[in-house]
Order: sequence, then structure tokens, then C-alpha cells
Amino acid sequence: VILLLLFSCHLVGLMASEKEAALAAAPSDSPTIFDKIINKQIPANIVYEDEQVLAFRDIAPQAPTHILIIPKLRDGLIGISTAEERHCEILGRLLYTAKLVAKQEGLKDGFRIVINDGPNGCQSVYHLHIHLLGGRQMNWPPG
Ligand code: TR5
Repeated sequence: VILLLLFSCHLVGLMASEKEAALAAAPSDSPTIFDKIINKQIPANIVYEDEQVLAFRDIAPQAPTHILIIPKLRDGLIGISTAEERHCEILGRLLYTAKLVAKQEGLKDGFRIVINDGPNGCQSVYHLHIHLLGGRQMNWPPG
């Protein structure tokens, strides 16, 4: 019984550390889950799409409105820290799309835009994305 208990605790510990492990993962340019969403291989709740940009609801929302805005073509943008001057246009378009989607979502009292970068920034998917969060009072400083 003791052994069983110890094993169960170990499993729970593993589950709890899953997120941290993902966050601590080294940045990588391997395909991500977002490629499958872009290619419609897996479903997503898409709220905006054009030739360059896709916006869809986060699967684990941290606010009543939580939308991810991504470039369809990653083109080396595994995170904001890998941006180069050639990315300026798409970066501007992503921000502008965040504004459009915020309006579409009726976030008239404000919202927050977040880009997590690398392990310290809690980035878990290495395909640049903007988080658009709204529908509740945000706190500052963030955690
Ligand atoms: O942690 P960062 O900043 O990299 O943000 C990645 C975000 O992707 C998290 O907020 C996740 O909740 C979100 N995410 C992860 C998956 C996923 C998703 N949003 C929508 N649909 C998703 N699918 C189908 N699969 C995921 N693994």
C-alpha cells in the first residue's frame, strides 16, 4: 500500500510538473500544434482569418476573452526574440489584428496584449503568438 501511495504521489507530481517542463523546454523551430490549426488538421475556434493572420480562442482561457493571434507563415518567428527587420510588416499586422479582434469581441473597456518569450517568459508554443485577454479587470504587475 505504501509503495502504491508513493507511486501515486510520483504520478501527481509528474502531472503538476508537466507545465513547468513544457515551459522550460528549449526554444525550437520544430513544427508546433499551431501548424495543425493553420492547416485545419485539428479544429480551433477561429474568430478571424485573412491571408497572413489567424486568430482563434485559447483552449485554456485565462480571461472571459482569450484569443491567440498568429502569423500563418512562421518564417523564423518562433518567438518575438527571433524577430528580424523583415518581420516588421507582419508584426504590425498582428498587433493591428489584435485591435480589430478586440473591437469584434466588444472589449470596449480595455484589454491586455501579451507576448510570452522563452522559458522565463513562460512561452510554451514556439510559433510567435499574441495573447489578447479581456472581459475582466486585469492585475498589475502580472505574475
Ligand atoms: O504559453 P504560450 O505563451 O506559448 O501560449 C501558448 C498558448 O497556446 C497557451 O495559452 C495554450 O493554452 C494555448 N494552446 C495550446 C494548445 C491549444 C491552445 N489554444 C488553442 N488550441 C490548442 N490546441 C488544439 N492544442 C494545444 N496544445
